[in-house]
Amino acid sequence: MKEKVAALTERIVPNGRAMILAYDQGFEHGPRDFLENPESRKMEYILDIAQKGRFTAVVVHAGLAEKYQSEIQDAKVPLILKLNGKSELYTGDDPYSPQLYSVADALALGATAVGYTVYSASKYEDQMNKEFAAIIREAHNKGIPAIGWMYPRGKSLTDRELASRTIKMALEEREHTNLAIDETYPIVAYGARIGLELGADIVKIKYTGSVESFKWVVQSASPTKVVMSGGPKTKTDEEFLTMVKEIIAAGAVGIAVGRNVWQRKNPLIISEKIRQIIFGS
Ligand code: FBP
Repeated sequence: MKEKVAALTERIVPNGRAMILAYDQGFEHGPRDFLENPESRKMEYILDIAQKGRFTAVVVHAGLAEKYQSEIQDAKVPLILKLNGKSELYTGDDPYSPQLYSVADALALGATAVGYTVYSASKYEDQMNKEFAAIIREAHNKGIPAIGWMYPRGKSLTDRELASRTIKMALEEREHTNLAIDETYPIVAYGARIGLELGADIVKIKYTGSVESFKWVVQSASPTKVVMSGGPKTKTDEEFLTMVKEIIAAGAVGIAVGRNVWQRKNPLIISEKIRQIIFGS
Protein backbone atom coordinates (compact mmCIF):
# COMPACT_ATOMS: atom_id res chain seq x y z
CA MET A 1 0.00 0.00 0.00
CA LYS A 2 2.95 2.34 0.65
CA GLU A 3 3.76 2.29 -3.08
CA LYS A 4 0.14 3.10 -3.93
CA VAL A 5 0.12 6.06 -1.54
CA ALA A 6 3.41 7.26 -3.05
CA ALA A 7 2.07 6.87 -6.60
CA LEU A 8 -1.09 8.86 -5.84
CA THR A 9 0.93 11.52 -3.99
CA GLU A 10 3.08 11.80 -7.13
CA ARG A 11 -0.09 12.53 -9.14
CA ILE A 12 -0.81 15.54 -6.95
CA VAL A 13 2.87 16.46 -6.62
CA PRO A 14 4.32 15.56 -10.05
CA ASN A 15 8.11 15.99 -10.18
CA GLY A 16 7.99 17.13 -6.57
CA ARG A 17 5.81 20.18 -7.30
CA ALA A 18 2.15 20.90 -6.51
CA MET A 19 -0.35 23.49 -7.68
CA ILE A 20 -3.65 22.68 -6.01
CA LEU A 21 -6.88 24.62 -6.55
CA ALA A 22 -8.84 24.95 -3.29
CA TYR A 23 -12.61 25.25 -3.55
CA ASP A 24 -14.00 24.44 -0.12
CA GLN A 25 -14.56 28.12 0.75
CA GLY A 26 -18.30 27.96 -0.04
CA PHE A 27 -18.62 25.93 3.15
CA GLU A 28 -15.85 27.53 5.24
CA HIS A 29 -16.59 31.21 4.45
CA GLY A 30 -19.88 31.08 2.56
CA PRO A 31 -20.87 32.67 -0.76
CA ARG A 32 -19.43 36.05 0.32
CA ASP A 33 -16.14 34.79 -1.15
CA PHE A 34 -17.81 34.61 -4.59
CA LEU A 35 -19.06 38.23 -4.65
CA GLU A 36 -15.73 39.52 -5.92
CA ASN A 37 -16.04 37.41 -9.09
CA PRO A 38 -19.59 36.01 -9.22
CA GLU A 39 -18.64 33.45 -11.87
CA SER A 40 -16.62 31.72 -9.17
CA ARG A 41 -19.80 30.45 -7.55
CA LYS A 42 -20.05 27.84 -10.29
CA MET A 43 -18.25 24.54 -10.18
CA GLU A 44 -18.05 24.52 -14.00
CA TYR A 45 -16.02 27.76 -13.86
CA ILE A 46 -13.65 26.32 -11.26
CA LEU A 47 -13.13 23.09 -13.20
CA ASP A 48 -12.34 25.09 -16.31
CA ILE A 49 -9.63 27.00 -14.40
CA ALA A 50 -8.32 23.75 -12.91
CA GLN A 51 -8.06 22.14 -16.34
CA LYS A 52 -6.81 25.05 -18.45
CA GLY A 53 -4.55 26.32 -15.66
CA ARG A 54 -3.08 22.78 -15.37
CA PHE A 55 -3.63 22.52 -11.64
CA THR A 56 -2.39 19.26 -10.13
CA ALA A 57 -5.56 18.75 -8.05
CA VAL A 58 -8.83 20.36 -7.02
CA VAL A 59 -10.25 20.35 -3.47
CA VAL A 60 -13.97 20.16 -2.76
CA HIS A 61 -16.41 18.86 -0.19
CA ALA A 62 -18.52 15.78 -0.93
CA GLY A 63 -21.61 17.62 -2.16
CA LEU A 64 -19.84 19.12 -5.17
CA ALA A 65 -17.77 15.99 -5.71
CA GLU A 66 -20.95 13.94 -6.01
CA LYS A 67 -22.91 16.38 -8.18
CA TYR A 68 -20.00 16.95 -10.56
CA GLN A 69 -18.44 13.51 -10.45
CA SER A 70 -18.43 12.94 -14.21
CA GLU A 71 -17.30 16.52 -14.99
CA ILE A 72 -14.39 16.15 -12.54
CA GLN A 73 -13.43 12.86 -14.19
CA ASP A 74 -13.66 14.40 -17.68
CA ALA A 75 -11.47 17.34 -16.60
CA LYS A 76 -8.82 14.77 -15.55
CA VAL A 77 -7.79 16.86 -12.57
CA PRO A 78 -7.13 14.72 -9.46
CA LEU A 79 -9.75 15.21 -6.76
CA ILE A 80 -8.93 15.85 -3.11
CA LEU A 81 -12.02 15.27 -1.00
CA LYS A 82 -12.23 17.39 2.12
CA LEU A 83 -13.63 15.15 4.87
CA ASN A 84 -14.36 17.72 7.54
CA GLY A 85 -15.73 21.22 7.49
CA LYS A 86 -17.38 23.99 9.46
CA SER A 87 -19.04 27.29 8.64
CA GLU A 88 -17.89 30.70 9.82
CA LEU A 89 -21.34 31.47 11.23
CA TYR A 90 -20.47 30.08 14.63
CA THR A 91 -17.82 32.42 15.98
CA GLY A 92 -16.76 30.78 19.24
CA ASP A 93 -13.11 31.13 20.29
CA ASP A 94 -12.22 27.46 19.98
CA PRO A 95 -13.09 25.97 16.60
CA TYR A 96 -13.98 22.36 15.92
CA SER A 97 -14.39 21.02 12.41
CA PRO A 98 -16.09 17.63 12.61
CA GLN A 99 -15.54 14.77 10.23
CA LEU A 100 -18.50 14.63 7.86
CA TYR A 101 -17.40 12.10 5.24
CA SER A 102 -15.18 9.05 5.22
CA VAL A 103 -12.26 7.62 3.29
CA ALA A 104 -14.71 5.12 1.79
CA ASP A 105 -16.87 8.03 0.51
CA ALA A 106 -13.76 9.59 -1.00
CA LEU A 107 -12.84 6.39 -2.81
CA ALA A 108 -16.41 5.98 -4.06
CA LEU A 109 -16.25 9.52 -5.48
CA GLY A 110 -12.99 8.77 -7.28
CA ALA A 111 -10.74 10.88 -5.02
CA THR A 112 -6.96 10.72 -5.33
CA ALA A 113 -6.47 11.98 -1.76
CA VAL A 114 -8.38 13.04 1.32
CA GLY A 115 -8.07 16.29 3.27
CA TYR A 116 -8.84 17.24 6.86
CA THR A 117 -8.40 20.47 8.88
CA VAL A 118 -6.86 20.36 12.36
CA TYR A 119 -7.15 23.45 14.54
CA SER A 120 -4.31 22.78 16.99
CA ALA A 121 -4.58 25.12 20.03
CA SER A 122 -8.35 24.80 20.08
CA LYS A 123 -9.77 23.10 23.16
CA TYR A 124 -11.09 20.50 20.70
CA GLU A 125 -7.67 19.71 19.23
CA ASP A 126 -7.62 16.20 20.76
CA GLN A 127 -10.85 15.34 18.98
CA MET A 128 -9.52 16.58 15.63
CA ASN A 129 -6.15 14.82 16.14
CA LYS A 130 -8.02 11.58 16.84
CA GLU A 131 -10.29 11.92 13.81
CA PHE A 132 -7.40 12.81 11.52
CA ALA A 133 -5.23 9.97 12.87
CA ALA A 134 -8.03 7.48 12.15
CA ILE A 135 -8.50 8.94 8.67
CA ILE A 136 -4.77 8.70 7.91
CA ARG A 137 -4.65 5.09 9.14
CA GLU A 138 -7.61 4.12 6.96
CA ALA A 139 -6.42 6.12 3.95
CA HIS A 140 -2.99 4.48 4.11
CA ASN A 141 -4.52 1.02 4.55
CA LYS A 142 -6.57 1.67 1.43
CA GLY A 143 -3.65 3.17 -0.48
CA ILE A 144 -4.51 6.86 -0.71
CA PRO A 145 -2.66 9.90 0.66
CA ALA A 146 -3.95 12.23 3.37
CA ILE A 147 -3.45 15.98 3.44
CA GLY A 148 -3.65 18.04 6.63
CA TRP A 149 -4.86 21.63 6.69
CA MET A 150 -2.79 22.43 9.80
CA TYR A 151 -4.18 25.70 11.13
CA PRO A 152 -3.43 26.35 14.82
CA ARG A 153 -6.32 28.50 16.05
CA GLY A 154 -8.12 29.06 19.33
CA LYS A 155 -8.30 30.95 22.59
CA SER A 156 -4.96 29.60 23.90
CA LEU A 157 -3.13 31.51 21.17
CA THR A 158 -4.23 34.83 22.61
CA ASP A 159 -4.44 34.18 26.32
CA ARG A 160 -1.14 35.61 27.60
CA GLU A 161 -1.57 34.23 31.13
CA LEU A 162 -1.79 30.66 29.92
CA ALA A 163 0.81 31.05 27.17
CA SER A 164 2.94 27.95 26.55
CA ARG A 165 6.63 28.33 25.64
CA THR A 166 5.78 28.11 21.93
CA ILE A 167 3.16 30.81 22.28
CA LYS A 168 5.63 33.03 24.14
CA MET A 169 8.07 32.58 21.24
CA ALA A 170 5.27 33.46 18.82
CA LEU A 171 4.39 36.59 20.78
CA GLU A 172 8.04 37.65 20.65
CA GLU A 173 8.18 37.02 16.90
CA ARG A 174 5.09 39.15 16.51
CA GLU A 175 6.78 42.09 18.23
CA HIS A 176 9.02 42.68 15.21
CA THR A 177 6.77 41.54 12.36
CA ASN A 178 3.30 42.42 11.11
CA LEU A 179 2.17 38.83 11.37
CA ALA A 180 -0.93 37.52 13.08
CA ILE A 181 -0.12 35.06 15.84
CA ASP A 182 -1.16 32.07 13.70
CA GLU A 183 1.26 33.16 10.97
CA THR A 184 4.35 33.28 13.18
CA TYR A 185 6.94 30.58 12.56
CA PRO A 186 6.82 28.91 16.02
CA ILE A 187 3.07 28.31 15.65
CA VAL A 188 3.06 27.37 11.96
CA ALA A 189 6.05 25.03 12.45
CA TYR A 190 4.27 23.34 15.36
CA GLY A 191 1.10 22.80 13.32
CA ALA A 192 3.14 21.42 10.40
CA ARG A 193 5.07 19.12 12.73
CA ILE A 194 1.86 17.74 14.22
CA GLY A 195 0.86 16.87 10.65
CA LEU A 196 4.07 14.88 10.26
CA GLU A 197 3.66 13.19 13.65
CA LEU A 198 0.09 12.17 12.78
CA GLY A 199 1.26 10.72 9.45
CA ALA A 200 0.05 13.26 6.88
CA ASP A 201 1.63 13.00 3.43
CA ILE A 202 1.23 16.71 2.71
CA VAL A 203 0.50 19.64 5.03
CA LYS A 204 -1.15 22.85 3.95
CA ILE A 205 -0.10 25.77 6.09
CA LYS A 206 0.03 29.54 6.26
CA TYR A 207 3.01 31.58 5.11
CA THR A 208 5.29 32.90 7.85
CA GLY A 209 6.41 36.02 6.00
CA SER A 210 10.03 35.23 5.13
CA VAL A 211 12.10 32.59 3.33
CA GLU A 212 14.23 31.99 6.41
CA SER A 213 11.33 31.35 8.80
CA PHE A 214 9.45 29.22 6.26
CA LYS A 215 12.57 27.10 5.74
CA TRP A 216 12.42 26.18 9.41
CA VAL A 217 8.74 25.26 9.03
CA VAL A 218 9.48 23.05 6.00
CA GLN A 219 12.36 21.40 7.86
CA SER A 220 10.14 20.80 10.90
CA ALA A 221 7.58 19.00 8.73
CA SER A 222 10.04 17.00 6.61
CA PRO A 223 9.65 14.42 5.07
CA THR A 224 5.99 15.45 4.93
CA LYS A 225 5.61 17.75 1.95
CA VAL A 226 4.56 21.36 2.51
CA VAL A 227 2.17 23.50 0.47
CA MET A 228 1.30 27.09 1.28
CA SER A 229 -2.30 28.10 1.79
CA GLY A 230 -3.25 31.02 -0.47
CA GLY A 231 -5.08 33.33 1.95
CA PRO A 232 -7.19 36.40 1.10
CA LYS A 233 -6.69 37.96 -2.34
CA THR A 234 -3.68 40.27 -2.30
CA LYS A 235 -3.92 43.80 -3.76
CA THR A 236 -1.58 42.98 -6.63
CA ASP A 237 -0.58 39.82 -8.49
CA GLU A 238 3.04 40.62 -7.67
CA GLU A 239 2.40 40.50 -3.94
CA PHE A 240 1.06 36.95 -4.21
CA LEU A 241 3.66 35.81 -6.72
CA THR A 242 6.45 37.00 -4.43
CA MET A 243 5.08 34.76 -1.69
CA VAL A 244 5.03 31.83 -4.11
CA LYS A 245 8.66 32.49 -5.06
CA GLU A 246 9.65 32.68 -1.40
CA ILE A 247 7.97 29.46 -0.30
CA ILE A 248 9.56 27.58 -3.20
CA ALA A 249 12.94 29.04 -2.23
CA ALA A 250 12.27 27.79 1.30
CA GLY A 251 11.73 24.20 0.11
CA ALA A 252 7.93 23.93 -0.09
CA VAL A 253 6.58 21.78 -2.94
CA GLY A 254 3.98 24.35 -3.97
CA ILE A 255 0.66 25.89 -3.06
CA ALA A 256 -3.00 25.11 -2.46
CA VAL A 257 -4.73 28.28 -3.48
CA GLY A 258 -8.30 29.45 -3.95
CA ARG A 259 -9.20 33.12 -3.65
CA ASN A 260 -5.94 34.44 -5.10
CA VAL A 261 -6.84 32.64 -8.33
CA TRP A 262 -10.60 32.51 -8.78
CA GLN A 263 -11.38 35.92 -7.25
CA ARG A 264 -9.23 37.60 -9.91
CA LYS A 265 -10.74 38.91 -13.12
CA ASN A 266 -8.60 36.65 -15.25
CA PRO A 267 -7.69 33.59 -13.19
CA LEU A 268 -5.81 31.92 -16.03
CA ILE A 269 -3.26 34.73 -16.26
CA ILE A 270 -2.21 34.42 -12.62
CA SER A 271 -2.39 30.62 -12.86
CA GLU A 272 0.17 30.71 -15.67
CA LYS A 273 2.46 33.00 -13.65
CA ILE A 274 2.17 30.71 -10.63
CA ARG A 275 2.96 27.73 -12.85
CA GLN A 276 6.10 29.40 -14.17
CA ILE A 277 7.37 29.85 -10.63
CA ILE A 278 6.46 26.40 -9.34
CA PHE A 279 7.25 24.28 -12.39
CA GLY A 280 9.40 26.64 -14.40
CA SER A 281 7.23 25.95 -17.46
P1 FBP B 1 -7.57 30.33 0.02
O1 FBP B 1 -6.42 30.20 -0.95
O2 FBP B 1 -8.76 30.93 -0.63
O3 FBP B 1 -7.13 31.03 1.27
O4 FBP B 1 -7.98 28.85 0.39
C1 FBP B 1 -7.18 28.07 1.25
C2 FBP B 1 -8.00 27.53 2.39
O5 FBP B 1 -7.24 26.71 3.22
C3 FBP B 1 -9.25 26.80 1.95
O6 FBP B 1 -8.96 25.46 1.62
C4 FBP B 1 -10.16 26.99 3.13
O7 FBP B 1 -11.49 27.01 2.78
C5 FBP B 1 -9.78 28.35 3.60
O8 FBP B 1 -8.47 28.60 3.18
C6 FBP B 1 -9.85 28.48 5.09
O9 FBP B 1 -9.73 29.84 5.36
P2 FBP B 1 -9.62 30.41 6.80
O10 FBP B 1 -8.15 30.41 7.11
O11 FBP B 1 -10.18 31.79 6.69
O12 FBP B 1 -10.40 29.52 7.72
